[in-house]
Amino acid sequence: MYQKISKTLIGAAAVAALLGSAATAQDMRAWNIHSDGHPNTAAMDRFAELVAENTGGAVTVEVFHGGVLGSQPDALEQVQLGAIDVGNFNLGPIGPIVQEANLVSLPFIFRDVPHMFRVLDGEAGDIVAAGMADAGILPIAWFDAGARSFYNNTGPINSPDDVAGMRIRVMNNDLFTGMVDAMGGNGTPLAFSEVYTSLRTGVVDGAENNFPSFLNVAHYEVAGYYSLSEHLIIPECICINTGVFNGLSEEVQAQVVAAAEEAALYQRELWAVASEAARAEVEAAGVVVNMIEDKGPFQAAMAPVYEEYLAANPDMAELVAIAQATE
Ligand code: BDP
Repeated sequence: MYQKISKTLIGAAAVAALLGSAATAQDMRAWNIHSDGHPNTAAMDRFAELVAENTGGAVTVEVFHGGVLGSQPDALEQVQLGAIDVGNFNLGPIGPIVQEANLVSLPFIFRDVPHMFRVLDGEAGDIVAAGMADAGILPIAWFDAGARSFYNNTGPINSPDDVAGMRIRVMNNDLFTGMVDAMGGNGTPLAFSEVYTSLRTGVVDGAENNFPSFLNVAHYEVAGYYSLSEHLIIPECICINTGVFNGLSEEVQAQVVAAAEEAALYQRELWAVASEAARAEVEAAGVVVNMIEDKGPFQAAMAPVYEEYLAANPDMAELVAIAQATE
């Protein structure tokens, strides 16, 4: 008798659990521009694993690597619409959508990567995150993306004058075209996926990125001079559609955030190793990497970029001041 009841109960409980999970299970689609071998790809796979683990399968994440769900500007729009749930995004292309996010796209705004993280972890970071959340792109963890430097197929860049006359590919953001134009170059926004061919066929003379991306998409094969200008230190996020996130129970929200934070810690560890390794690998392949002893002239050349930007966006002055005053 007992046995019969308990069997029935167990059966009923199992059916209820199945129904329950079918009713609440949420399958998320995740965007990632990078391919195998890039640290962010491993970190996004880890994020998916951790989400499944932490939520006991109530939420699953399928990561689409290699930008197959679209270019970064398109994917950001898809996240806003909820057609893509989550992804690893660079804050550069978020600037045209979220004014506050442009803080991190001002050339030389940060002294180094630790300074960038201190700003993100402080009041300015809260303001940036709130602006992004309002636009439907909620950051739940921050990735390290090192510093971006110029590379080209003509010769080493040592001063802003060396950039004059060069057509340089930039990410989609007027601040970046303005940055190159301020040195007398021609800033050219192109999708990441088009850069290799554009360099090879001479549509552009150069581009700018960090070492892991320069290596991963083989730009080093078609641009043999990498000059350590380190003009942009832009963080990346795991960002999720705000409405999708708000639709989760508080418990599941905490589990998803914990997964993102752990994946971000993993990403930062991988990043440190990958940056060194990528530099060594491109140098071994023949790329000439040059230090720029004095970055002062590059910084000075950015004065009109700041002036024009702040004249057009006076609301941003306070945020810029907070970042600059952050120790
Ligand atoms: C890489 C970023 C990626 C950008 C790409 C680019 O991780 O998000 O799309 O640069 O230059 O470093 O477009």
